[in-house]
Amino acid sequence: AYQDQQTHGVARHEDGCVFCRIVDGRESTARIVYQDDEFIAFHDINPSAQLHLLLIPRSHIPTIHSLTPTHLPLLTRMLERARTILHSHGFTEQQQQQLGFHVPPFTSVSHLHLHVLGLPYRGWLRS
Ligand code: DGP
Repeated sequence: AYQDQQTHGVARHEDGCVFCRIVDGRESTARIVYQDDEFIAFHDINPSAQLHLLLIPRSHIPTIHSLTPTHLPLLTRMLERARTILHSHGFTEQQQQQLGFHVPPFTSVSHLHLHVLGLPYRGWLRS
């Protein structure tokens, strides 16, 4: 699935979306750490930091470009949830926390996902 997304790049919905499959419990690559009615958080398959989670809405919002002002409450809850999850994993200091969306075309999965990092960085990002 990951390879497929890398190859085709662009969004496909529902059955074709690897993160929709995670939402539906049909994707074994996801180590889920949190879920509620609105969001799911799981370990990134290729971690860039000591803790690297992806927090996604259950609903298939393709990219940040799909967002409208009506999504503002959802985004606010998403950021609050990300901070809470980092806290629960022991990353309580602001310097240990990094949150962000990648911007198309620098995305490989077209299902909105917030990168939730507990620092330090690892791999090539280590400085
Ligand atoms: P980006 O589109 O650049 O924001 O990054 C997407 C991230 O999603 C990338 O860091 C790897 C991760 N990822 C892609 N496919 C899967 C998957 O099937 N399972 C998991 N756990 N992570 C994935």
